[in-house]
Amino acid sequence: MEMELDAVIVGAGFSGIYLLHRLRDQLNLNVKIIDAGSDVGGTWHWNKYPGARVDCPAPVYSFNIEEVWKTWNWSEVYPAQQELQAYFQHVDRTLSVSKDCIFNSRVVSAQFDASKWTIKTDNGQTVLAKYFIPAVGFASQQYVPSWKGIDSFRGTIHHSCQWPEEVDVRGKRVAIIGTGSTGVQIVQEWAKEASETFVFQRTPNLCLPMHQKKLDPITQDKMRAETAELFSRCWETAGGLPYEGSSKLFADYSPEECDKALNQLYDEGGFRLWAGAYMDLLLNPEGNRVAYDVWAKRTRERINDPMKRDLLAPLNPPHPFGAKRPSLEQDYFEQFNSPNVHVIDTNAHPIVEVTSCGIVTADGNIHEVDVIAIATGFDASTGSLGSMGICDIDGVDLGKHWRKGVSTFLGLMVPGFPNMFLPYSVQAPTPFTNGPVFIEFQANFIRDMIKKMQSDGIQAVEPHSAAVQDWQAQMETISKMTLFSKAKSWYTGANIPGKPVELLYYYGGIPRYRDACGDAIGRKFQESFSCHI
Ligand code: NA7
Repeated sequence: MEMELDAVIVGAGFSGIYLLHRLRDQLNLNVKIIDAGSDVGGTWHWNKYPGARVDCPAPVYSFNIEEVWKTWNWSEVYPAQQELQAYFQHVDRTLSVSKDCIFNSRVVSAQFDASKWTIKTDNGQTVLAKYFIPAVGFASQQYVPSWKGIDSFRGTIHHSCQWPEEVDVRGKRVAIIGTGSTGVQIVQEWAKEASETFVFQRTPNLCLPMHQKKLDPITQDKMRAETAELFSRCWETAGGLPYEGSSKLFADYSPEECDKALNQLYDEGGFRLWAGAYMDLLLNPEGNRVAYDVWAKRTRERINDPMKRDLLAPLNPPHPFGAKRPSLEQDYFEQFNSPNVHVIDTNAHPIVEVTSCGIVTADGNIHEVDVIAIATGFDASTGSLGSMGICDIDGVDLGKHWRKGVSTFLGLMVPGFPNMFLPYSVQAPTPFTNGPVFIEFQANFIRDMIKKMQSDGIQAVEPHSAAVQDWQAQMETISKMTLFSKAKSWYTGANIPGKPVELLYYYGGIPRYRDACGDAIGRKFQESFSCHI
């Protein structure tokens, strides 16, 4: 089957649906989304692991599209995956998304040739399109370490993003490997149901209190009345969240004021301690340590067993506070006050093998379990973009281009790949933001770029190398200033063996990023892009 369209989007999550709305409904283009899954939702379609939940608050973790938010109620401030999946069904009905989706189809190659992209899927479809938009998010390529014997395990074992809907763990012995946001959420569910829970932790998660709240009809109405205003406020903050970052530096506080302010932010919950401590939280090691110490003190108070306390919230930071993504927890630390919930330190004793009945660590211990959740994360962003068979005009794969490090203009375009746009990807503020708010901005940028191309008669556009180098220099300057390199995480690619280590995302905040994009499409257009008429 072969079809010809104006634009092909890959992925029916927040980015893909925003783009479909902007290009199909606002520019009247002929657009389709191709998705490997069987339904809309992107991340929220795939990640059905126990306890999966968003950690950006309602109502701003959603589409800023009036007909969508005016007709939807959130039941909690931090909705669970099931509610997000239902929300995506609502979005689908309201915006007529599915009629323009090609589901159960995985893109295996995409190449630009003269004036069009040729996109092929694993089930034999070929689509030609002028614009190609891989909107696959950062967490679509799972990472599973290559443990010996993993296929021999006789119980239930899955990676979190392939978790089947129902696995009953009541009365069973369970293992959770990994304590990122995913692992923390699974532990909170399973520790309450399983007979014994083994948490394999390599690095403690510096989790912050979520302070989950149910939303009653009066609060929902009030929230709806404020939604437009909340979204515009989010656009002005660095992280796209409805709370402000700090306008102070660490040095502006006396030690007493600092302690009081940090404790207050911890008590307010959410990402406030991360986003709002002081402007130089991730630039100033001394100030960062003070924030860590407040976090550790507050967390240690919640853990009874001294050995578990030292593993989960050590006196010395495992890495600078916030240099790795903290997750939001509800009662994570309290779970370890049960004698049946164990923390296994895989930093001291790595996993060496999975056997038919459990997990063996380097100290020779065999942890016998019935169910294993692999919560070891993702080869973020470049993993999926680099393995989709996207080739430049000379047939060279994007993965090959990025083998020694990523290179883009504004995280949105790559030289040699004309008319390809990469929303919610590398070298952009992606994971340092509330996704939907940031994605709305990038979707508008892509729409405006295509509109400009149409009005100026431009057939193809790609960034100039000089513009790419300039953006790269800005990325490197920010990277050198910040403490991100002191943590091994997916922010830098250090979580994947052999992946180049570099700060993959732009830590300059949404407003500054927006100015750079505004300049590129405005007064600096000629110096930023090379156009083919
Ligand atoms: P993350 O945040 O990458 O967490 C993965 C976890 O798995 C982390 O604790 C890792 O330890 C651990 N890990 C990875 N490899 C191993 C091995 N070999 N042995 C033991 N432990 C290991 O992934 P998530 O799925 O939790 O979250 C991804 C993002 O999705 C999240 O931040 C949200 O934005 C949504 P480490 O910390 O590297 O020592």
